[in-house]
Amino acid sequence: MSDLHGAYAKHEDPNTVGITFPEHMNLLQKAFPFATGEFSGVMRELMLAGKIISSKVRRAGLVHEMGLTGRVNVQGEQVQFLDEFSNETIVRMLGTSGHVCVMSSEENADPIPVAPGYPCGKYVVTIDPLDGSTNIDVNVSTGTIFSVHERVTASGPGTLEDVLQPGSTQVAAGYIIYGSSTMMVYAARDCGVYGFTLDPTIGEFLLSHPNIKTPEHSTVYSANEGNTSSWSPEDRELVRALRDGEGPGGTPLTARYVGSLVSDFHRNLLRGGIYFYPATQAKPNGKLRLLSECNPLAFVAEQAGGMATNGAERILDIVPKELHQRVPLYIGSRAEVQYVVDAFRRR
Ligand code: AHM
Ligand code: MG
Repeated sequence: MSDLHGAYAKHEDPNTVGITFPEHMNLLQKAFPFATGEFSGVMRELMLAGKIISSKVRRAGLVHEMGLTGRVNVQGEQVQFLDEFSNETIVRMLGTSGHVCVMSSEENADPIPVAPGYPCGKYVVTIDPLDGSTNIDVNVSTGTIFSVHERVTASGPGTLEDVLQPGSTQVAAGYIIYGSSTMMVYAARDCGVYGFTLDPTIGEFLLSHPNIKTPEHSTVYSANEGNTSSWSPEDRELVRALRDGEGPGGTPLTARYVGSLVSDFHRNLLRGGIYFYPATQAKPNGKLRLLSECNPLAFVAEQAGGMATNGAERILDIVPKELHQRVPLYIGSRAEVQYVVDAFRRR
Protein backbone atom coordinates (compact mmCIF):
# COMPACT_ATOMS: atom_id res chain seq x y z
CA MET A 1 0.00 0.00 0.00
CA SER A 2 1.37 3.44 -0.80
CA ASP A 3 2.27 5.75 2.07
CA LEU A 4 -0.36 8.43 1.61
CA HIS A 5 0.40 9.95 4.98
CA GLY A 6 3.94 10.70 3.77
CA ALA A 7 2.54 12.44 0.69
CA TYR A 8 0.33 14.65 2.83
CA ALA A 9 3.07 15.41 5.34
CA LYS A 10 5.28 16.85 2.61
CA HIS A 11 2.59 19.38 1.83
CA GLU A 12 2.11 20.92 5.24
CA ASP A 13 4.31 23.89 4.42
CA PRO A 14 2.86 26.67 2.19
CA ASN A 15 6.42 27.20 0.91
CA THR A 16 6.61 23.77 -0.72
CA VAL A 17 7.80 24.24 -4.32
CA GLY A 18 5.47 22.70 -6.88
CA ILE A 19 2.20 22.99 -4.95
CA THR A 20 -0.80 24.63 -6.60
CA PHE A 21 -2.23 27.97 -5.50
CA PRO A 22 -5.30 26.37 -3.80
CA GLU A 23 -3.02 24.01 -1.85
CA HIS A 24 -0.81 26.94 -0.83
CA MET A 25 -3.86 28.96 0.24
CA ASN A 26 -5.29 26.09 2.28
CA LEU A 27 -1.99 25.79 4.13
CA LEU A 28 -1.76 29.56 4.68
CA GLN A 29 -5.33 29.69 5.96
CA LYS A 30 -4.30 27.59 8.93
CA ALA A 31 -1.86 30.29 10.02
CA PHE A 32 -3.50 33.49 8.78
CA PRO A 33 -7.16 34.19 9.39
CA PHE A 34 -7.20 36.83 6.61
CA ALA A 35 -6.90 34.07 4.03
CA THR A 36 -10.63 33.45 3.84
CA GLY A 37 -12.36 31.62 1.07
CA GLU A 38 -13.51 34.96 -0.30
CA PHE A 39 -9.95 36.25 -0.64
CA SER A 40 -8.93 32.99 -2.34
CA GLY A 41 -11.88 33.54 -4.66
CA VAL A 42 -10.55 36.96 -5.72
CA MET A 43 -7.14 35.45 -6.40
CA ARG A 44 -8.68 32.55 -8.32
CA GLU A 45 -10.51 34.94 -10.67
CA LEU A 46 -7.36 37.03 -11.18
CA MET A 47 -5.34 33.93 -12.04
CA LEU A 48 -7.98 32.64 -14.43
CA ALA A 49 -8.01 36.03 -16.15
CA GLY A 50 -4.20 35.88 -16.21
CA LYS A 51 -4.27 32.50 -17.97
CA ILE A 52 -6.69 33.81 -20.59
CA ILE A 53 -4.62 36.98 -21.16
CA SER A 54 -1.41 34.95 -21.26
CA SER A 55 -2.82 32.68 -23.94
CA LYS A 56 -3.98 35.70 -25.97
CA VAL A 57 -0.66 37.55 -25.58
CA ARG A 58 1.29 34.45 -26.66
CA ARG A 59 -0.76 34.07 -29.87
CA ALA A 60 -1.28 37.76 -30.59
CA GLY A 61 1.14 37.85 -33.51
CA LEU A 62 -0.55 34.85 -35.14
CA VAL A 63 -4.13 35.98 -34.85
CA HIS A 64 -3.63 39.64 -35.77
CA GLU A 65 -4.61 40.97 -32.38
CA MET A 66 -1.82 43.44 -31.92
CA GLY A 67 -1.98 47.15 -32.58
CA LEU A 68 -4.26 50.04 -31.72
CA THR A 69 -8.03 50.15 -31.34
CA GLY A 70 -8.04 53.79 -32.42
CA ARG A 71 -9.42 54.84 -29.03
CA VAL A 72 -7.68 56.98 -26.43
CA ASN A 73 -8.10 56.12 -22.73
CA VAL A 74 -8.70 58.36 -19.72
CA GLN A 75 -4.93 58.82 -19.43
CA GLY A 76 -4.78 60.24 -22.97
CA GLU A 77 -2.95 57.10 -24.17
CA GLN A 78 -3.69 55.07 -27.30
CA VAL A 79 -5.62 51.92 -26.37
CA GLN A 80 -4.24 48.67 -27.80
CA PHE A 81 -6.47 45.66 -28.61
CA LEU A 82 -4.81 43.66 -25.88
CA ASP A 83 -5.24 46.48 -23.32
CA GLU A 84 -8.95 46.38 -24.00
CA PHE A 85 -9.14 42.58 -24.04
CA SER A 86 -7.23 42.31 -20.75
CA ASN A 87 -9.38 44.94 -19.08
CA GLU A 88 -12.65 43.37 -20.21
CA THR A 89 -11.51 39.88 -19.17
CA ILE A 90 -10.54 40.86 -15.63
CA VAL A 91 -13.59 43.06 -15.10
CA ARG A 92 -15.87 40.25 -16.31
CA MET A 93 -14.21 37.64 -14.07
CA LEU A 94 -14.20 39.78 -10.94
CA GLY A 95 -17.48 41.57 -11.64
CA THR A 96 -19.43 38.30 -11.70
CA SER A 97 -17.52 36.61 -8.86
CA GLY A 98 -19.55 37.89 -5.91
CA HIS A 99 -16.29 38.70 -4.10
CA VAL A 100 -15.87 42.38 -5.01
CA CYS A 101 -18.10 45.41 -4.49
CA VAL A 102 -16.33 47.75 -6.93
CA MET A 103 -13.25 47.77 -9.18
CA SER A 104 -11.11 50.41 -10.81
CA SER A 105 -8.80 50.25 -13.79
CA GLU A 106 -6.21 52.35 -15.52
CA GLU A 107 -8.43 52.09 -18.61
CA ASN A 108 -11.67 53.42 -17.04
CA ALA A 109 -12.38 57.00 -15.99
CA ASP A 110 -14.62 56.01 -13.07
CA PRO A 111 -14.97 53.14 -10.57
CA ILE A 112 -16.43 50.02 -12.21
CA PRO A 113 -19.51 48.45 -10.58
CA VAL A 114 -20.07 44.69 -10.42
CA ALA A 115 -22.05 43.14 -13.27
CA PRO A 116 -25.81 43.87 -13.16
CA GLY A 117 -27.68 41.36 -11.02
CA TYR A 118 -24.55 39.96 -9.35
CA PRO A 119 -23.93 40.20 -5.58
CA CYS A 120 -21.37 42.51 -4.00
CA GLY A 121 -18.59 41.10 -1.84
CA LYS A 122 -16.21 42.68 0.62
CA TYR A 123 -13.20 43.35 -1.63
CA VAL A 124 -12.14 46.27 -3.83
CA VAL A 125 -9.74 45.52 -6.68
CA THR A 126 -7.72 48.03 -8.71
CA ILE A 127 -5.90 46.92 -11.87
CA ASP A 128 -3.50 47.97 -14.53
CA PRO A 129 -4.80 45.34 -16.97
CA LEU A 130 -1.78 45.26 -19.29
CA ASP A 131 1.18 47.28 -18.12
CA GLY A 132 3.83 48.02 -20.71
CA SER A 133 1.41 47.45 -23.55
CA THR A 134 3.44 49.57 -25.97
CA ASN A 135 5.87 46.62 -25.86
CA ILE A 136 3.35 44.05 -27.11
CA ASP A 137 3.99 44.56 -30.81
CA VAL A 138 7.71 43.96 -30.34
CA ASN A 139 7.44 40.80 -28.25
CA VAL A 140 8.68 42.28 -24.98
CA SER A 141 7.27 41.27 -21.58
CA THR A 142 4.11 42.88 -20.25
CA GLY A 143 2.08 42.30 -17.09
CA THR A 144 -1.17 42.69 -15.18
CA ILE A 145 -0.88 44.56 -11.86
CA PHE A 146 -3.50 44.18 -9.10
CA SER A 147 -4.23 45.73 -5.72
CA VAL A 148 -6.77 44.35 -3.22
CA HIS A 149 -8.39 46.29 -0.37
CA GLU A 150 -11.28 45.51 1.92
CA ARG A 151 -14.24 47.84 1.43
CA VAL A 152 -14.71 50.74 3.84
CA THR A 153 -18.38 51.33 3.09
CA ALA A 154 -20.76 49.05 4.94
CA SER A 155 -22.75 47.32 2.21
CA GLY A 156 -24.29 47.56 -1.24
CA PRO A 157 -22.38 48.69 -4.32
CA GLY A 158 -18.87 50.00 -3.59
CA THR A 159 -18.06 53.66 -4.14
CA LEU A 160 -15.14 55.96 -4.95
CA GLU A 161 -14.43 56.06 -1.19
CA ASP A 162 -13.71 52.33 -1.26
CA VAL A 163 -11.26 52.79 -4.11
CA LEU A 164 -9.42 55.85 -2.74
CA GLN A 165 -7.61 54.06 0.09
CA PRO A 166 -3.91 54.39 0.87
CA GLY A 167 -1.60 51.56 -0.13
CA SER A 168 -0.86 50.76 3.52
CA THR A 169 -4.34 49.24 3.89
CA GLN A 170 -3.97 46.81 0.97
CA VAL A 171 -4.64 43.24 2.05
CA ALA A 172 -2.81 41.86 -0.96
CA ALA A 173 -1.23 43.01 -4.20
CA GLY A 174 0.86 41.64 -7.00
CA TYR A 175 1.21 41.08 -10.71
CA ILE A 176 1.08 38.49 -13.45
CA ILE A 177 4.03 38.83 -15.80
CA TYR A 178 3.82 37.56 -19.38
CA GLY A 179 7.51 36.92 -19.97
CA SER A 180 9.62 33.95 -21.00
CA SER A 181 7.17 32.16 -18.74
CA THR A 182 3.95 33.47 -17.19
CA MET A 183 4.32 34.11 -13.50
CA MET A 184 2.03 35.38 -10.77
CA VAL A 185 3.76 37.15 -7.88
CA TYR A 186 1.64 38.15 -4.94
CA ALA A 187 2.13 39.53 -1.46
CA ALA A 188 -0.42 39.29 1.31
CA ARG A 189 -0.20 41.40 4.44
CA ASP A 190 2.27 39.91 6.97
CA CYS A 191 2.48 36.73 4.88
CA GLY A 192 5.39 37.34 2.54
CA VAL A 193 5.79 37.29 -1.21
CA TYR A 194 5.29 34.21 -3.37
CA GLY A 195 5.86 33.55 -7.06
CA PHE A 196 3.84 30.96 -9.02
CA THR A 197 4.83 29.93 -12.53
CA LEU A 198 2.17 28.86 -15.01
CA ASP A 199 2.80 25.32 -16.22
CA PRO A 200 1.21 25.54 -19.68
CA THR A 201 1.02 21.75 -20.03
CA ILE A 202 -1.48 21.49 -17.16
CA GLY A 203 -2.82 25.07 -17.13
CA GLU A 204 -2.00 25.62 -13.45
CA PHE A 205 0.14 28.09 -11.54
CA LEU A 206 2.62 26.13 -9.38
CA LEU A 207 4.69 27.60 -6.55
CA SER A 208 8.18 28.25 -7.96
CA HIS A 209 9.48 31.15 -5.83
CA PRO A 210 8.57 30.69 -2.14
CA ASN A 211 9.00 33.50 0.36
CA ILE A 212 10.76 35.96 -1.95
CA LYS A 213 13.18 38.36 -0.26
CA THR A 214 14.75 41.09 -2.35
CA PRO A 215 18.51 41.69 -2.00
CA GLU A 216 19.35 44.55 0.36
CA HIS A 217 21.58 46.17 -2.27
CA SER A 218 21.05 46.92 -5.93
CA THR A 219 23.20 45.74 -8.77
CA VAL A 220 20.99 47.46 -11.34
CA TYR A 221 19.33 50.84 -11.82
CA SER A 222 16.35 51.22 -14.12
CA ALA A 223 15.27 54.60 -15.43
CA ASN A 224 14.39 56.14 -18.79
CA GLU A 225 17.58 58.11 -19.24
CA GLY A 226 16.12 59.54 -22.44
CA ASN A 227 14.32 61.87 -20.02
CA THR A 228 17.52 63.02 -18.29
CA SER A 229 17.35 66.56 -19.64
CA SER A 230 13.87 67.05 -18.21
CA TRP A 231 14.65 65.65 -14.73
CA SER A 232 15.57 67.98 -11.89
CA PRO A 233 19.33 68.52 -11.41
CA GLU A 234 18.99 66.58 -8.11
CA ASP A 235 17.52 63.53 -9.85
CA ARG A 236 20.24 63.69 -12.49
CA GLU A 237 22.83 63.74 -9.73
CA LEU A 238 21.18 60.80 -7.91
CA VAL A 239 21.34 58.60 -10.97
CA ARG A 240 24.89 59.68 -11.75
CA ALA A 241 26.07 58.89 -8.23
CA LEU A 242 24.46 55.43 -8.19
CA ARG A 243 25.75 54.65 -11.67
CA ASP A 244 29.29 55.75 -10.77
CA GLY A 245 29.53 53.71 -7.59
CA GLU A 246 28.99 56.53 -5.08
CA GLY A 247 25.83 54.93 -3.67
CA PRO A 248 25.56 52.89 -0.47
CA GLY A 249 27.00 49.72 -2.04
CA GLY A 250 30.12 51.55 -3.17
CA THR A 251 30.14 49.81 -6.55
CA PRO A 252 28.80 51.08 -9.88
CA LEU A 253 25.30 49.92 -10.83
CA THR A 254 24.56 48.66 -14.31
CA ALA A 255 21.60 49.96 -16.35
CA ARG A 256 18.60 47.80 -17.31
CA TYR A 257 15.38 49.40 -18.58
CA VAL A 258 12.72 47.40 -20.39
CA GLY A 259 10.03 50.09 -20.38
CA SER A 260 7.49 47.69 -18.84
CA LEU A 261 7.33 48.58 -15.17
CA VAL A 262 6.33 45.03 -14.22
CA SER A 263 9.33 43.55 -16.03
CA ASP A 264 11.81 46.05 -14.62
CA PHE A 265 10.37 45.65 -11.14
CA HIS A 266 10.35 41.84 -11.31
CA ARG A 267 13.98 41.62 -12.38
CA ASN A 268 15.03 44.06 -9.68
CA LEU A 269 12.96 42.22 -7.03
CA LEU A 270 14.78 38.95 -7.71
CA ARG A 271 18.25 40.29 -8.45
CA GLY A 272 18.42 43.55 -6.47
CA GLY A 273 17.86 46.88 -8.15
CA ILE A 274 16.27 50.31 -8.01
CA TYR A 275 13.67 51.60 -10.47
CA PHE A 276 13.12 55.35 -10.91
CA TYR A 277 10.36 57.28 -12.63
CA PRO A 278 10.97 60.80 -11.32
CA ALA A 279 9.10 64.00 -12.05
CA THR A 280 9.86 65.47 -15.47
CA GLN A 281 9.25 68.97 -16.82
CA ALA A 282 6.31 67.68 -18.85
CA LYS A 283 5.05 65.41 -16.04
CA PRO A 284 5.66 67.14 -12.70
CA ASN A 285 4.05 64.21 -10.84
CA GLY A 286 5.87 61.58 -12.85
CA LYS A 287 4.11 59.14 -15.16
CA LEU A 288 3.08 56.22 -13.00
CA ARG A 289 -0.31 55.84 -11.38
CA LEU A 290 -0.48 55.66 -7.59
CA LEU A 291 -3.42 53.27 -7.29
CA SER A 292 -2.89 50.87 -10.16
CA GLU A 293 0.91 50.74 -10.41
CA CYS A 294 2.83 52.30 -7.50
CA ASN A 295 0.79 51.06 -4.53
CA PRO A 296 0.65 47.39 -5.49
CA LEU A 297 4.34 47.21 -6.41
CA ALA A 298 5.30 49.19 -3.28
CA PHE A 299 3.38 46.65 -1.20
CA VAL A 300 5.22 43.75 -2.86
CA ALA A 301 8.56 45.55 -2.47
CA GLU A 302 8.05 46.20 1.24
CA GLN A 303 6.83 42.68 1.99
CA ALA A 304 9.99 41.41 0.28
CA GLY A 305 12.20 43.69 2.41
CA GLY A 306 12.55 46.56 -0.08
CA MET A 307 11.22 50.13 -0.05
CA ALA A 308 9.24 52.56 -2.21
CA THR A 309 9.04 56.35 -2.00
CA ASN A 310 8.05 59.37 -4.02
CA GLY A 311 11.16 61.02 -2.53
CA ALA A 312 9.37 62.86 0.24
CA GLU A 313 6.93 60.23 1.44
CA ARG A 314 6.56 56.45 1.65
CA ILE A 315 4.38 55.44 -1.31
CA LEU A 316 2.06 53.37 0.90
CA ASP A 317 1.36 56.38 3.17
CA ILE A 318 0.11 58.67 0.39
CA VAL A 319 -3.60 59.31 0.79
CA PRO A 320 -5.05 59.28 -2.73
CA LYS A 321 -7.15 62.25 -3.78
CA GLU A 322 -8.15 61.04 -7.22
CA LEU A 323 -8.50 57.81 -9.11
CA HIS A 324 -5.79 58.38 -11.68
CA GLN A 325 -3.36 60.31 -9.51
CA ARG A 326 0.29 60.07 -10.58
CA VAL A 327 3.34 60.14 -8.34
CA PRO A 328 7.13 60.03 -8.83
CA LEU A 329 8.39 56.54 -7.98
CA TYR A 330 11.71 55.26 -6.58
CA ILE A 331 11.34 51.56 -5.72
CA GLY A 332 13.48 48.53 -5.04
CA SER A 333 16.31 47.41 -2.79
CA ARG A 334 16.30 48.98 0.65
CA ALA A 335 19.82 50.45 0.68
CA GLU A 336 19.47 52.43 -2.55
CA VAL A 337 15.90 53.61 -1.91
CA GLN A 338 16.98 54.79 1.55
CA TYR A 339 19.84 56.62 -0.18
CA VAL A 340 17.24 58.41 -2.33
CA VAL A 341 15.14 59.28 0.74
CA ASP A 342 18.23 60.71 2.50
CA ALA A 343 19.18 62.72 -0.60
CA PHE A 344 15.64 64.19 -0.75
CA ARG A 345 15.90 65.22 2.94
CA ARG A 346 19.00 67.23 2.11
CA ARG A 347 17.33 69.04 -0.82
P1 AHM B 1 1.28 51.72 -19.34
O1 AHM B 1 0.65 51.17 -18.11
O2 AHM B 1 0.34 52.54 -20.13
O3 AHM B 1 1.96 50.68 -20.16
O4 AHM B 1 2.40 52.82 -18.90
C1 AHM B 1 3.29 52.63 -17.89
C2 AHM B 1 4.66 52.30 -18.44
C3 AHM B 1 5.43 51.48 -17.48
O5 AHM B 1 5.20 50.14 -17.66
C4 AHM B 1 6.84 51.82 -17.84
O6 AHM B 1 7.75 51.61 -16.83
C5 AHM B 1 6.72 53.26 -18.21
O7 AHM B 1 5.40 53.47 -18.61
C6 AHM B 1 7.62 53.59 -19.34
O8 AHM B 1 7.51 54.93 -19.61
P2 AHM B 1 8.55 55.66 -20.58
O9 AHM B 1 8.24 55.15 -21.94
O10 AHM B 1 8.26 57.10 -20.41
O11 AHM B 1 9.92 55.27 -20.12
MG1 MG C 1 1.12 50.57 -16.49
